[in-house]
Amino acid sequence: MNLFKEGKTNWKFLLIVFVLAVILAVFSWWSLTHIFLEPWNMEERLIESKCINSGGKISTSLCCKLTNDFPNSCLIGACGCSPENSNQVKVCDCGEGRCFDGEKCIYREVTIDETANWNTYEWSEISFKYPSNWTVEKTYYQTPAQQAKGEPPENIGLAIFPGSGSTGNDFISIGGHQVSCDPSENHTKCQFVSSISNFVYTDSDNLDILKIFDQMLSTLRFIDTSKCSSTQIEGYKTEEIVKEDLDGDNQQEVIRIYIEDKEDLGNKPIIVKIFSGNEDCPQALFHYQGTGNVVWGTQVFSDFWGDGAKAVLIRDVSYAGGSGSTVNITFLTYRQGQYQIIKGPKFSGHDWRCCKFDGDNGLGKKIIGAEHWWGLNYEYYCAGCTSPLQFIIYTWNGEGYTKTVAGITQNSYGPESIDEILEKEPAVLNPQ
Ligand SMILES: [Ca+2]
Repeated sequence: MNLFKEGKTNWKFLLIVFVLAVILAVFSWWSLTHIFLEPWNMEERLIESKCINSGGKISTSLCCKLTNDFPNSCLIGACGCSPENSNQVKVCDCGEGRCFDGEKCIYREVTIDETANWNTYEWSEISFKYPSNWTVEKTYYQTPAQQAKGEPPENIGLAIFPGSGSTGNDFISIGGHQVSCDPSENHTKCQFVSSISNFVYTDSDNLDILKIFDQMLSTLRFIDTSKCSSTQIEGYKTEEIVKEDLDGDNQQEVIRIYIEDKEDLGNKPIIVKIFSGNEDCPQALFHYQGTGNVVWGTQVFSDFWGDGAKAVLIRDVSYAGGSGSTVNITFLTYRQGQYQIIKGPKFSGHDWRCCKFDGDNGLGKKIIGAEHWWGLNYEYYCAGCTSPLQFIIYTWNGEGYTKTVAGITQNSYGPESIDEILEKEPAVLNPQ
């Protein structure tokens, strides 16, 4: 093509060529930098390969408007906006239970409350949790003045020890004598707890102990003393106290048995209440009204039914004028996550024998007792005389007792025990 026409420069044509050349140059430059070399694009390719190499696949999802492609799906929130506030972005789908952390597919961290199965301890006006294989001991201090007056040492703190192999400084303390968090005391960890005006500290440099220290501190709570329960009952007096850890949290509950507060035998039935072990602020946990008006003793059995549960036997008796008395056996226990009363045997009459605990793999699975037998024509209807005995067997069915009437002794008995009678007449246990 002749660029020069009639000796004159074709400026218009040159201008078009120049403009086209510029456009081409700009486009080439843009293509090189933006399509093939642009860092953002390179990065996206890299993320895609990281996703695929760690087992994920590229997908799209609606995520919040300001979210870029491949958001960190291990964090909560990036894709949690409403549809109108979301836009479609590329995501790395790592599959069930996994998430993309920006680098690779990882398993989602499940946050487990490690203190969930710890024991709870109540002391003074606080409660806290500690590992179930650790132990809590009270620490005491006696001032010289108390010593001079012969007063006993006072409980001023607690020491919490690992279950086994605790050595040197490997324990955690609450309170104590002249404690502070001053650096001169060289505690590895120390915290002032204002709610109890006391210090929680440890001198251990064992990392496990230090971790437990932090976890324990996070469970520390102030007990609202306005929720403390009175251990008094109007018109009643405490007849017996049993201290026993029924629910297995390594802290004893206080079981109080009340009878009517009268000079002679009361008429009102006994009351049984369970309180939490914190004697400064007891909390009522369970309440039960018995049948008899007198308590004839208590007894504690461990693994009574072979299922690990403890049982506190309560024997209450009611008198029925001239026709003898009735004994009611009840068992206080903690089963299936709650305090319960299990109704046991009941024996009545002028003379009864209670009880022989005779179960296998749990003494309470079979209970043997006997009642005064009146005879066919009331020939043994008398108070205080000897008589044959009607044997009765109570069998545990996993939830309660079923009653089986067994045999009647051939001989009359006076003060003999169940064992003595059974030795002479073992056949009396055969069901009738
Ligand atoms: Ca307990």
